[in-house]
Amino acid sequence: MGKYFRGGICAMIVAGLFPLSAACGGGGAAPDPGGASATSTSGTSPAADAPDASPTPATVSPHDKDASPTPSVVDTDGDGIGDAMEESLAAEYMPFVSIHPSDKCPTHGLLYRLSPHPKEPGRVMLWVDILYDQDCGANGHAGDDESFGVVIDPHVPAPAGILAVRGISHQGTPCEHDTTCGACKGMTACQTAMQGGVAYPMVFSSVDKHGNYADLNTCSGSVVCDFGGCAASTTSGSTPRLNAGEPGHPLVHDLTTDGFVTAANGWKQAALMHADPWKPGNFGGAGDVSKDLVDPAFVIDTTACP
Ligand SMILES: [Ca+2]
Ligand SMILES: [Ca+2]
Repeated sequence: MGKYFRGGICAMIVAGLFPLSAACGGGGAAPDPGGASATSTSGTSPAADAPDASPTPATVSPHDKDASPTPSVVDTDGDGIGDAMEESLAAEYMPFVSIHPSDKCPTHGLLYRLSPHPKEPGRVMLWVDILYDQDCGANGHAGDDESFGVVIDPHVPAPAGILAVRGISHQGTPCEHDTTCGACKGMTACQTAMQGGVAYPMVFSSVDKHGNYADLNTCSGSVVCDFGGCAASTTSGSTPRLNAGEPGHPLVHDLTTDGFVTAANGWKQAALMHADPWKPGNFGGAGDVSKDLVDPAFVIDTTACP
């Protein structure tokens, strides 16, 4: 994130430069079409290194212009978007995550980072790292980290405000496939699934290997690296969701004590317990979550979107 954005969003809102009035908000009443239920309370608890909360006008929802102002905002991760609003945006604009119905190791959760888009004022960037208990495909291992990116227009209710989605499977290997879908000129429209009565963009996870794709056919054509391909699931379920915070201002230090990687959620790999997502290193036998959460490859250019 550039200096221009860090801590500067609220000032810009006041100045009318960044008309995301809710971005400084403390509201949290947006609908949860994704059905995610196991969100952590850590996203709203002050951290020792958190910047001070500052009073800012706010609305309950990014597109609810009539909501009453709230007296103060807690922005624990210091990116200019209030804690509760971050969770509200993640809940509303999370794509439909399609885990393969025949996946043999489907235990997973959605660790996310949400911040102002680093290049496009007024838009929001969402990094989602799908963390799994294990990869049980070829050359399987304990743990799995598979990311996708989303660009949000918070002034437009979801799902229309989900401007673009990008999956990158097996990043940095000969098996890498990059797929982007969205509403911008030149993009392929996302495939959708009904969620809460409306059609949400889908992200597909390849069976057992968990590579992410924004296009089902590309996944199923990856026969060497994603044998068995992708398939649409009928529900994205009640997946745990947790806000990681920002680099230098983490909201999470321990995925287990924060109620994410736990036996109660079905996790079995001892090597993953008490992992710190911001500590450089591998997540079990998988990749480095701290790198996933800041990976610029997922920042989609949506300047061609209306
Ligand atoms: Ca924030
Ligand atoms: Ca954030």
